[in-house]
Amino acid sequence: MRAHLIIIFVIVAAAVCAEVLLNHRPAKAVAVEVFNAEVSPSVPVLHAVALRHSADDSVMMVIPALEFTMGTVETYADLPANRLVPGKIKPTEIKLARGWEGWAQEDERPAHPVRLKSFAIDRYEVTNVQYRKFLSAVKQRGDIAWAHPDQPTGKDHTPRYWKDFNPLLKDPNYAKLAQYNAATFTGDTTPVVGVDWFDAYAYAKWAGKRLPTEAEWELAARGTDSRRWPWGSDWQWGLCNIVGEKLGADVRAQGKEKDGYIYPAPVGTYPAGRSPFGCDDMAGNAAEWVGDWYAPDAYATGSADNPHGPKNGTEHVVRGGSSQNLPSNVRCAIRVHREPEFKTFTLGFRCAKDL
Ligand SMILES: [Ca+2]
Repeated sequence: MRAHLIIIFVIVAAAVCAEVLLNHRPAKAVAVEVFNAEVSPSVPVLHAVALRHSADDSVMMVIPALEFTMGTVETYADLPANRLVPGKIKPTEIKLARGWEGWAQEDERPAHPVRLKSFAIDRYEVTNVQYRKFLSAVKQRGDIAWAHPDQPTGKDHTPRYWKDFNPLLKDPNYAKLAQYNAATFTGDTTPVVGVDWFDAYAYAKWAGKRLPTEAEWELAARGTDSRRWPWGSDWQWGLCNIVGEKLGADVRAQGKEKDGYIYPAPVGTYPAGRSPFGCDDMAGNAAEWVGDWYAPDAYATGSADNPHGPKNGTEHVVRGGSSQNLPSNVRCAIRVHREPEFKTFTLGFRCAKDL
């Protein structure tokens, strides 16, 4: 009997060791580069190991196997208590920072521990220049190899705003009044936006990657200390691209906002706002599709060791907020949800992959 127990113990111990080794094995077939991402002394990175993924010429940050607390326990913003310094802050800033409604999201609670295996995630949102390579491949070979099984037939992967999406813009009188035009969203270094979930899925598969899970995205964005934003828990202007005083400005708008951009900024514009794992723009700029379906009680669909959304649904989760959101709505824990075919000028994605 004792011999049997010893054998079982040895088998279990071997399995645990194998799991540990697998979770820490170096990625194969990709060059590994280590670089110093500590651009801000106040926001040191936890694990500054990057992989260069040649398929789509991207840099991916390696996230080690970790446990962290997903979600939030906060009910109201306590920012005003820290920021109400007479003469030093404008009422509009208080309003922006407070964002009461954004802090009332029941679907972020309860905060709960989850444990993830190691993975890699794009350092930046997928850019237009990267997405053009995907479109070229689709043009040459079709998308059968990369399309999701539920993708609508006849799907066109061209981003919404790359096309002549509004015939009225041809009218010079109307065009002058438009908030933006196609050129606003086609820059090589800005994130691709106006793509739906099927576009994001197919791009990731083409690149030999996948969309991150909701739990992976949140860990990459905030690390293990439950911080509100990628850089910490105190709001600061200029660390990410969010909404500002030029909301709704037309294409002729002059001057700059506090964060410098009305619409998407080039990825990596805010190095001091990086996440603890060295990921850029996880607050604001483009909001990001993740792989999971949305459920208000998503935390009940998986387990601590295998967090995931429901098997089916009508909307996918979107994380991180965008250039048009308030500070409260670009927090690491905030959850938004959209139908798979939804496209808008604030919504893009980044990819992940197993190690
Ligand atoms: Ca983002």
